[in-house]
Amino acid sequence: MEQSNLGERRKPAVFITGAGGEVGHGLISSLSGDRNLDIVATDLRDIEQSLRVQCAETYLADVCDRDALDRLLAMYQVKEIYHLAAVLSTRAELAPEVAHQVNVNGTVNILQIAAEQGRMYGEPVKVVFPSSIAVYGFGSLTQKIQAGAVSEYEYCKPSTMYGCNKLYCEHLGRYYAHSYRQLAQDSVAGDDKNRGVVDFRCVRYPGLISAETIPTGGTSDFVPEMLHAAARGVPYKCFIREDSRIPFMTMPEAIDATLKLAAAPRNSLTQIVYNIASFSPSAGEVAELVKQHFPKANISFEPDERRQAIVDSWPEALDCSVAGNDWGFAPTYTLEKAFEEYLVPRITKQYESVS
Ligand code: AKB
Repeated sequence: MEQSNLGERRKPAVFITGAGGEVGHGLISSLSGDRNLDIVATDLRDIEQSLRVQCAETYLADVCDRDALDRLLAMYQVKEIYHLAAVLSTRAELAPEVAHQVNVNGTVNILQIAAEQGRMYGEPVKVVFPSSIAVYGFGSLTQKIQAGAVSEYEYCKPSTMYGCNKLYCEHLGRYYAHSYRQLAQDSVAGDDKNRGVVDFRCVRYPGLISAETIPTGGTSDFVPEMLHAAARGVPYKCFIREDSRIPFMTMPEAIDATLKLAAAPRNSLTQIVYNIASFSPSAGEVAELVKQHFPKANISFEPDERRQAIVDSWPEALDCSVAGNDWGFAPTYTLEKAFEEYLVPRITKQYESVS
């Protein structure tokens, strides 16, 4: 138990929003194994039993409801926050103002709570934030192809509400980490960039492929959807062209990288935002690999022009060299090895167990 300066005794905790989602599944399993912090997991919907048993507490909570979050977190000394709650790119285009509310106002609520707890306890709260390749945007498909592997700070002109939200929240995180209330008399910002009240760290996720879960509401979902359809023996109509190419990684690699960034010494980090990815296949290359492993797979390509335009606005590949230099990021798999060593064995076992 930690003693706050108010004399209250609060349990130190790691707080996860959007915990019931794809990333939350993997993160809770990884965090629960070797942590001396209680996991407090929240989501808009009930969190499934297999995750609840790994957490100290689980709550239904809306990241847009600041009062509810305040009441909830008043019971804890929050040491780390993994803020996963978000409306992804495709769903955000169907309700852009709702996406803004969740993706931006929800993040402001989390950053404010982190700042208040950081000031109360005199040590910065670590906020780990998943951004996305959606922050990028290109003037044309030709420009995208010519750009090749892009660094964190080029071509950041998103064409989706989700991408705009994620890019703005990256900047918000930098503000809370380095400049928060910089003109206030009692400000701690700016005098020591390694102090401040919020230790904000961000990875830009590419498309993520999990053997355990299927994403919803994303535009990079075509790869996991294609794979899971083949494993279930159902036809799949891919909503983008065969030649479309964006960066991906497996979910275990994304979780490992996220936790590696979270554990890195703050003074080893030269930036707030880091690109991570493992491979950049075309949709056609993925389809061929799926058919090698699932010969009866029935995959067709019927591009949806509007979703295609989103994928064409995202980079072919990411330059992840700064993440490698600062905190040792490195992919675990090539695409082929991801299929052989993780995706196909786990997904086959999963569907055999339910068939
Ligand atoms: C999406 O497709 O919206 C997400 C992403 C690439 O961030 N999976």
